[in-house]
Amino acid sequence: MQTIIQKIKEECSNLIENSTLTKELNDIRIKFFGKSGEFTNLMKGLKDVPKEDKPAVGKMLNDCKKNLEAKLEEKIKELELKEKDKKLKEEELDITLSGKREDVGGLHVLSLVRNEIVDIFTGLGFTVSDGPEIETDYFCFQMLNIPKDHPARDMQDSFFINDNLILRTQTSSMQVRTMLKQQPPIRIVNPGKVYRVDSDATHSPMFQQIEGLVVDKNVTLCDLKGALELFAKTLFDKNTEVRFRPSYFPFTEPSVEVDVSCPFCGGKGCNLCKGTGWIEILGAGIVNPVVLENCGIDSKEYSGFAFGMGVERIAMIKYGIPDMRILFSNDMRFLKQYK
Ligand code: 2NL
Repeated sequence: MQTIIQKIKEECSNLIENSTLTKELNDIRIKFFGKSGEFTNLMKGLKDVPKEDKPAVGKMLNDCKKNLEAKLEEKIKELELKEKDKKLKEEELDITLSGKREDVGGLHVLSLVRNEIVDIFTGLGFTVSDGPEIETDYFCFQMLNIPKDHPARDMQDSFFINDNLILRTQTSSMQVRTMLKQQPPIRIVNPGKVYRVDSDATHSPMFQQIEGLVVDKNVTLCDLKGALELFAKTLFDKNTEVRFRPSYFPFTEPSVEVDVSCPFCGGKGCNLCKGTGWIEILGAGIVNPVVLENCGIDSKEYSGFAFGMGVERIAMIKYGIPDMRILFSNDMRFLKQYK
């Protein structure tokens, strides 16, 4: 019996000394000290030892077991420390390494230009409003003095949903709604998407428009000129020249088209202004008294001016973008330039 104990002791002791992983030590614990481990079996074998030898053998067995268990615990602690050290070394962070650069998103060039335009007018005391993109014939055409035979009322120029509903061709319908519910003074700008059956390098079936409307006592063409000149000089450059050409819209009388000296060549003549030195930026005019009366505003007491411009067109002029379709192409190389 003593020799067996000695043998198992040596075997266990060697195994403990030679292990390099805590997992191996766990296996040793089960093999020697587990429920059906070597030492449990030796304990059971004690009953066959002659009576007089029992105390000595029993003591030897117990001492041996205690020693080995202590040795095992000590080795477990030692290996646990080593494993923790190794893990810490492996997971070490080099805080001096440069980080990965995250791409920061930005507003689309059209949103930037729209915000810039709106900001100029809110700075002049205008408030901002928007309304539905699906409009009735009544708000989009009738109220604005657009006659039945006007090309805008043709299927080839406007998107019809049915006889009565269209995708708005201009944001004026919102100004009409404002005049119907609010008496002057009125100073509003209406940014929003509008739709027309048109598609080439300078026209898109959907584009963004900004319209403005001022109605008050004694509003004249002078007020319109002053406001739009200030707008053009703020948006482009303080030395920008502005000129007004007579034009025609059913909803304004008189009507004008507004040109600015070409922001690219300063008026000398280039590709962008087709050699003329001037570029058209918007349409405007004195609100037709018929429109005021349609909206329940006394045209003898009040007058107004209105204007409308395409955001895409302004963006193209401001940044020299030759083709409108690139604005909708979502090409990151293009978009990243305007953060
Ligand atoms: C253009 C020209 C214009 C208006 C829009 C307007 C609105 C009301 C009454 C009178 Cl409620 N006028 N809007 C006036 C003149 C021109 O737009 O070329 N837009 C892209």
